[in-house]
Amino acid sequence: EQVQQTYIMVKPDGVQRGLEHYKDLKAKPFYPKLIDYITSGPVVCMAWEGVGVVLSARKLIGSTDPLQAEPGTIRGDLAVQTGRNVVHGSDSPENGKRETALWFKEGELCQWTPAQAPWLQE
Ligand code: DAT
Ligand code: MG
Repeated sequence: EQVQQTYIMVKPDGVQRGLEHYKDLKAKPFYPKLIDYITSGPVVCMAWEGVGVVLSARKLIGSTDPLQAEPGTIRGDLAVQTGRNVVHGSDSPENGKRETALWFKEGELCQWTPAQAPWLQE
């Protein structure tokens, strides 16, 4: 499996910066409410990198609708409604790259190898 990047965000934030993070959803009926929510306060941005990280982060986050999300996932444990589902994670390696580039400038990402890396992946 490929080393991937995925963009993780604790919602909501500062799209006060004018970023169009959810451009794929522009045509959806819930888009205006989604944008109101996501611009309602600061968010915590993260970029994670690793083998298969897009899917493993999505598993940790859980289903879009918190009522469908498994216990033990972030949305399953901490959220109630789709419109307040606490956390974002990229849905594909391509979007992981795109969203990471949207939210972080060159030089803002810190790349490092944890000492335990050889014990986590072959
Ligand atoms: P996800 O965040 O699981 O990738 P998505 O990309 O389909 O889900 O949608 C982005 C966000 O838009 C989602 O976290 C919450 C909101 N959303 C999605 N579907 C919705 C719906 N049917 N009604 C209201 N909000 C919705
Ligand atoms: Mg999505």
